[in-house]
Amino acid sequence: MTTTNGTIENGQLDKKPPVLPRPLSNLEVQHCKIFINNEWHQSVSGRTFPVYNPATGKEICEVEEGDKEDVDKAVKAARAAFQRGSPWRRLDATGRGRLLHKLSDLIERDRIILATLETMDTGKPFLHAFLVDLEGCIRTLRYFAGWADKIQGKTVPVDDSFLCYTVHEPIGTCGAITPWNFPLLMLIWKMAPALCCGNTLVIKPAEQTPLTSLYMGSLIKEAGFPPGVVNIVPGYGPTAGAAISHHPDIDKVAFTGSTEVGKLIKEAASKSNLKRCTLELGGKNPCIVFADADMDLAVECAHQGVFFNQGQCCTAASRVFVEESIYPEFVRRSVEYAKRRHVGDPFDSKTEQGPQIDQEQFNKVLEFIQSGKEEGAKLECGGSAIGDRGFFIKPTVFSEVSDDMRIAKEEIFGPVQAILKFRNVEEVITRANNTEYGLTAAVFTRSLDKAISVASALQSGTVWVNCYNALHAQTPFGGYKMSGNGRELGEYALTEYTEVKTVTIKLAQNNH
Ligand code: NAD
Ligand code: NW8
Repeated sequence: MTTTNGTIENGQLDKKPPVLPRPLSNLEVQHCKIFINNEWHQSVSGRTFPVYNPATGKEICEVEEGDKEDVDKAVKAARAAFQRGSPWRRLDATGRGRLLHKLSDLIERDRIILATLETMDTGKPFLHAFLVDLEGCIRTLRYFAGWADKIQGKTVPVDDSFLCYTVHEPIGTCGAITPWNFPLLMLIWKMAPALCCGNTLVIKPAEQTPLTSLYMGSLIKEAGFPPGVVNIVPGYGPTAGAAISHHPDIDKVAFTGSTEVGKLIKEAASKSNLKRCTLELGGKNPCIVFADADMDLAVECAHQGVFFNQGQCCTAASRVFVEESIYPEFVRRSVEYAKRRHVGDPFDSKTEQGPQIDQEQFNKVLEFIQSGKEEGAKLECGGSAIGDRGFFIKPTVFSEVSDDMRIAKEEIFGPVQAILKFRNVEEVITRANNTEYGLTAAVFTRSLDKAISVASALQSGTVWVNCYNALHAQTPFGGYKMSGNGRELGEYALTEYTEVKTVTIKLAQNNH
């Protein structure tokens, strides 16, 4: 069923609503200050920073630039909100669930505003923002809203002279440092479980894309969260971000972004106060296509798997391994797909691919394409920028890629598909696992036995069989190896936002 504003109620993300939602034209940005204690603040330094629309290169607005002093203010507010006896701590678990549902209602109400803002800020197609990002946010919030009053400890049998029970308590004040590829979704993946468990938050959105996170400040207040429960400090990584990871009064930090910065965060967490740390980092995700696969399905999924979100996905299918006998046909069809991909204005409903996020990422992707050419991969299509405004890159396909090339080893984070050839199952498992990453993997085959045995052998946090990017709020998501620590989504996310307390009570000995 689809409501008038296009909200899919029962629904699948891959089915477009019959009435397409339309973006707002001339949306005024309302929230560009620091959000602390449910109020808007200027930065202590008095500085601001510009936010750009990557599709046009034009400045959207100036945002207050938070730094260490602003983070300190936010942490004080978050700590006070977490004090014993505070309104937030007195609220029962059902009340927390109701607030999360209320927040979700408000996001549904403002879904078009939020999707428009996300598109202006990231350059992602408006329909993707509306149907994927906002849908994912709403589902994640509702899922964790349901958990709020179902988080239980256990009574633990020891011997009969003790009563032992465990209590799952909130950790305290949590930091959240988020990336620019799914700005609001990655924030909600952290905020929903954190609030569900009763924590308070200090959030630093990516400097490229702070607008939807700041808009959430207004919805947090409107939903009725007590002041200080959620605080949002926009700013740069090495200043505001580092102030969070180093802060002695923050009890946990959750991060999504590059492996390089993930290492810095874990180091800072260790050196400051051993704060808990969950990291969602990159991937060099294998997508394995066996000769017995449904070819149409595999070509389509491998294509969407790498090109979705301008290739800027930690889940990107950036190494497609195809069995030798179907290799030429698979490459031919993949190239057809890539050539048909509609790149352009993210607000045009025909657009499937917008610009890369900024000049730095744009340059980095073009350098990777250059390295692919120089190292001897065969450029099948694309391979260059489009136009001279914004950061658009042609969907690019390389065949004859070998494992030692940079495009097969490093995370590109752009619209570049690398197709490799394999001969047998053992070989492809070894090659797929031969990376320091381990976030996701996909297998395409009609053989149940093959699917199950390959899924078992792959070292990655998620394995998709005959599908891609099939994410659900109910299932845990996170990395093996250097793709990260901990899990987001699903029941396992709750353990990342709770401490477990054991209470052991000595009983009077009774002899009857
Ligand atoms: P990044 O890791 O620098 O940025 C992610 C977040 O970390 C941002 O909020 C940023 O401000 C913050 N940050 C940066 N330096 C920090 C520091 N010293 N201390 C604390 N916080 C800090 O990512 P990037 O530089 O924008 O992108 C570089 C590469 O990272 C991309 O090309 C891509 O390969 C990868 N990336 C991965 C993801 C993902 O979803 N896993 C997201 C974005 C980028
Ligand atoms: C949370 C997320 C989703 C969801 C659906 C469809 C396509 C792609 C993504 C996706 C709850 C429910 C649904 C996607 C999102 C983030 C990344 C990569 C793919 N998420 N989706 Cl990093």
